[in-house]
Amino acid sequence: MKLTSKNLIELELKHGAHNYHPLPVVLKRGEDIFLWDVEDKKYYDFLSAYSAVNQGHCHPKIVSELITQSKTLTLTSRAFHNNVLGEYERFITEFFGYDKVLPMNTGVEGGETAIKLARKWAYNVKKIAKNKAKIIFVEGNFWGRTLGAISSSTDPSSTNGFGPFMPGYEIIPYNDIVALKKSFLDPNVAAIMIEPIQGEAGVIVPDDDYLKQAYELCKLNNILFIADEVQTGIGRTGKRLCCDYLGFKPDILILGKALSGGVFPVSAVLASDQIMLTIKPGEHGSTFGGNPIACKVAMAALKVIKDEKLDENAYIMGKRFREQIKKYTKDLPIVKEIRGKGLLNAIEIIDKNNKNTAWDICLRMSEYGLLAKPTHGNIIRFAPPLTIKKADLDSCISIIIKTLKEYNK
Ligand code: IF1
Repeated sequence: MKLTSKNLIELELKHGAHNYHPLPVVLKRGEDIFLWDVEDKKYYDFLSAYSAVNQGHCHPKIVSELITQSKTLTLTSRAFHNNVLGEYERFITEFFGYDKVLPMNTGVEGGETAIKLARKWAYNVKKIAKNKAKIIFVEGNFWGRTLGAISSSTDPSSTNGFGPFMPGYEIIPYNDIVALKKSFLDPNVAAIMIEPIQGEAGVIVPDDDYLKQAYELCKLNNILFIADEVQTGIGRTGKRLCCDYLGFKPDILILGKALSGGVFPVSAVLASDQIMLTIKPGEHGSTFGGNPIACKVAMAALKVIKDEKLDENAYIMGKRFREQIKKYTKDLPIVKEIRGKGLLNAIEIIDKNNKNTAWDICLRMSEYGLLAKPTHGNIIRFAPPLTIKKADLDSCISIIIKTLKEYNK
């Protein structure tokens, strides 16, 4: 008996944890910018699995590497070497210009790894007293769901009921250089960890000079700049890395999501020898970190970004997206702001009576064949695969405008 969307949602409700509240859409197939539900309805994907499928769903070159390697050797653990890891490490460190990489699986493992590296560096290089190293985070940050990650969160839905939290953290306002300067007065500060654009917070783009000033203050105070580019990296904002707009290289770079084109959990932390070699054999790792499938898939995913110039396409299409939306919504009071870089954009809705309008707009857009989801309350993130072409982008803009007009009461 063919299970309908309704049947499948009921199965999830009955047998699965209720840790998400998805849109009532049950997807069965993806190809490039398109998704199909179990009733064969076709959608434009404007979430890209939170920027994990920048290369488009099921990219043939990435899937081919996944299939080939999965028939050859899937996992050795790091108890032994394998014939793919070294080639991958050379590829990715040359691709981004770092001495070394520490391969992990999820973005949050990348964040945890970065913090452990910063603490090791603090004690071994900066000579901060044992267990006194401090990491600075900014309000509105999101870097995952582990206890280490939520300990830096200012979002009650991430923290309520999960205490106690990790010590050695300090949280300052985002985009506030005075607050940052003040926090850097503490000689025990090892690092600041920051997203160049805050994704989950609602595509919050800081002032043009904020991050560069922050980086310069890091250099002045012997503090490491950790860039969380799990969501903004890999071409999403119109450059290979969002930090490429800023004219500096982070001391520690965290990548994830689209590092695999969405076919496999792959993350990576890149740094200099001085930082990376503070972790000695047996002091950090993971069962699947650096496995042969992950290595092959990540090389293919990065080659696709480069060969298909997807960062450049994201720049051009993103500019058009913001210009067109601004043009057609300037007389719509429901729209408060459109903001973003490249193909990481968001529309902030004015939700007069807090009626979950953004959610209703997303439901209506799904009926019109476009999938997007609100982030915090009244902000809708729009992040299609970076492969999107002008004609499809314009069709999607039409759907968005049409829907906004219907809710612009
Ligand atoms: C969920 C959010 C996005 C991230 C940044 C690290 C991670 C993420 C900047 C951790 C993960 C995911 C997590 C996923 C939904 C999604 C998300 F809404 F939760 F916040 F994208 F904005 N740094 N973001 O955005 O990577 O461990 O998940 O691989 O938890 O619901 P991960």
